[in-house]
Amino acid sequence: MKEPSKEQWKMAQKFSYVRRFETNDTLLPQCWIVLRIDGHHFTQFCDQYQFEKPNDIRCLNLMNDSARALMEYFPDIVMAYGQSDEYSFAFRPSTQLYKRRTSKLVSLGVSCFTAHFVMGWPRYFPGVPLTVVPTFDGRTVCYPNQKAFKDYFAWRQADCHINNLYNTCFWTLVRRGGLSNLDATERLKGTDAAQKNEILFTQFSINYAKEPAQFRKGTTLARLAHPAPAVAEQLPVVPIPGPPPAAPVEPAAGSQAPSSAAAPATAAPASTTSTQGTEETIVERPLPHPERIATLFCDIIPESFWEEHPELLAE
Ligand SMILES: Nc1nc2c(ncn2[C@@H]2O[C@H](COP(=O)(O)OP(=O)(O)OP(=O)(O)O)[C@@H](O)[C@H]2O)c(=O)[nH]1
Ligand SMILES: [Mg+2]
Repeated sequence: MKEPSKEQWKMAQKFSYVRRFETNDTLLPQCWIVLRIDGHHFTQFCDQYQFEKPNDIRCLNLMNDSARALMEYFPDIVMAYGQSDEYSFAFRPSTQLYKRRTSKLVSLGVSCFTAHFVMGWPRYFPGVPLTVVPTFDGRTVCYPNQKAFKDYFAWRQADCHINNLYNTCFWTLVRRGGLSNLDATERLKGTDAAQKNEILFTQFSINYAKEPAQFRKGTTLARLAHPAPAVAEQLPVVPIPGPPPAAPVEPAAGSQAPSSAAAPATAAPASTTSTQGTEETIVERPLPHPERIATLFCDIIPESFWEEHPELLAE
């Protein structure tokens, strides 16, 4: 490449002051960072492709795949939670990824997620050409302590509970009860969770608790440590060649004893009676994957979830 001329250098210097307009978008240190990605205008997007109401398992699973891909892309994401058209990703408080710059985390997170959603579409919607571009927005929020961090995920799951119960009731009243959308809205106005459960059970013999957990609870992707293997039981026994037997060497008169460095580097013969080094030895081998991303359809609001997975709270 050609060296820039003196004039070009001067020009670059003259205009470089514009960098000072860039704002600092570094997120607070020592806080949990949550990146939330949400489908943009997904109501129309879902209508366009005539998604199953209220839950289209193909779309939910495609969202899960895209989220998993993002967790593989950003190893500092410790867990993610998804429902409907949204997914939340939690970065450890200690992460220094992209110097904690929100613009980098949001733009890379959203583009990686969207790219996987588009790439995965044909697997989940075979024969359905993707003619309308799916788009997602994103934001980051910092949570300064464990309580606020856990409450954030509890809030998203509570939202899932409320919406899914309402939507299940609404679409059952419309589809099976023959009500218009307006009448179903009126029927559900002011009802609490128990009353909605009652409508489902008495009118339609639907036990809401038996609906798929993925719909009722959303999906949690958790980066879990592998359970520690019981070494002696699970790891293979590998024979290790030891050093040659330390046979006493009588120095010949007038000559020097061979130093250990000069000894031949051959393994002891199998028939050796030496007790050093040639016995079968149990070796601890590093596991190929020190962690795994588990897909869970479970309650994350109770404290027991965090007690079962303390590694998710490691800072
Ligand atoms: N039919 C169907 N619709 C879904 C499904 N998942 C999400 N949606 C739709 O996605 C919407 C998500 O809610 P919002 O994010 O508030 O709505 P939005 O249209 O995406 O609006 P913005 O996020 O503000 O752009 C729901 O209201 C549903 O209409 C699904 O599995 N099936
Ligand atoms: Mg949306």
